[in-house]
Amino acid sequence: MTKIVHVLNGPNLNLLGKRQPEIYGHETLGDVEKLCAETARSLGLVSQFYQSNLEGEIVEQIHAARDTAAGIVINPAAYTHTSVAILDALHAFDGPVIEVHISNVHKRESFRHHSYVSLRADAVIAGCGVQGYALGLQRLATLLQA
Ligand code: CA2
Repeated sequence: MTKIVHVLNGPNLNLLGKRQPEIYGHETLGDVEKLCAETARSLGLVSQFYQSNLEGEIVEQIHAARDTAAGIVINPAAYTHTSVAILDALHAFDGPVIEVHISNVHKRESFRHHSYVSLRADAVIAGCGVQGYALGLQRLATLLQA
């Protein structure tokens, strides 16, 4: 049976491509969704793409993934640096988790250097632009085959 992977996105990523292109590039979130769908298909996976500006809704999506998803690619956006709730939800998910950041968070303000999600993530990709989502799905596919 085809494996489903969830691609979860945190707050303000709906503005991708509309503001701050010098940091986040020109691609929109719709472009990223298409990239994920095509990449997942090429890997024999199906991606389910989701974005929310609300922490609790992201927690609910991670809970939903417990029943439906083989793995998770997540860009928690600003919640990366603040959310114990998202970390706890990810700890309740059994499959592989890949954390993605479009920008190189380590080249930016020091408050972006710490990630709660990294305490659970099997891999972290930062600074590869939106290609990081495709790389994350590739890594997920490898981990799901192992
Ligand atoms: O580099 C990333 O992917 C981030 O997760 C993006 C977050 C930021 O808080 C993290 O430190 C790093 C911010 C997402 C906001 O995205 C925007 C896109 C366009 C315009 C405004 C915000």
